[in-house]
Amino acid sequence: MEQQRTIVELEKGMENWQQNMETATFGMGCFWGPEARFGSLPGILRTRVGFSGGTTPHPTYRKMGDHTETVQIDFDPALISYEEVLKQFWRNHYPNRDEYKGRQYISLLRYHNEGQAETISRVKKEMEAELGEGIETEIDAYTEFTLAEERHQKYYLKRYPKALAQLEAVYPEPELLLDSAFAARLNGFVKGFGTRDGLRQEILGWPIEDASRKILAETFMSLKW
Ligand code: MHO
Repeated sequence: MEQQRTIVELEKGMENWQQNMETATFGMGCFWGPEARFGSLPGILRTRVGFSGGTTPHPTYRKMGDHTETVQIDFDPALISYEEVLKQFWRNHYPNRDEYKGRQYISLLRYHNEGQAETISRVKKEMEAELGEGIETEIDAYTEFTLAEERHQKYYLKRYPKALAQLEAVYPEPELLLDSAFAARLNGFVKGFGTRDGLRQEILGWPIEDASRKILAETFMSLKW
């Protein structure tokens, strides 16, 4: 009898995206929402949430100290540019809110290379014109990111235990949700981003085995939430 394949096997080939893969790191309020929003976008391979921007060692959700709730994404710039990522970032939160729980929810950007730094200053000017005021996002070079606890990863998807039960053979270990593009899309989908048919079509274009595309598209279409 053929053993059902796990997500690691099914997504084999997705790493072809990684040849030019880039990472983006940013905070824009509670990290659950932006992980879902960015996880729904074609070209984004992986999403995770954690803490960045502070000095407190070993931050955790309860003791993040001076860190900020942060989302980190790996993306293929050939499919979604860093400029587009930044526009989504600034258009989907108000960057000039006052702190209300220390630095936990501040607007924060950490660039991973000089190219990203240049794109930030260019797009920031454009977004300031759009917003009609200066943008106060804290911008600095990337130095650190600590992964948040497992329960915060793909938070919205985890609110659907019935669907997760149907995905058990694909994700025999819950940690497999962390690095999975399919899980990132599902997490966005349940939060209301994207459409059922749009996601099905996207999966059918993924650079994986034909059989794997079909399995993932069918798994998605047959999920009962
Ligand atoms: N609104 C959420 C914030 C959680 S977010 C991970 C709450 O109920 O605390 O900061």
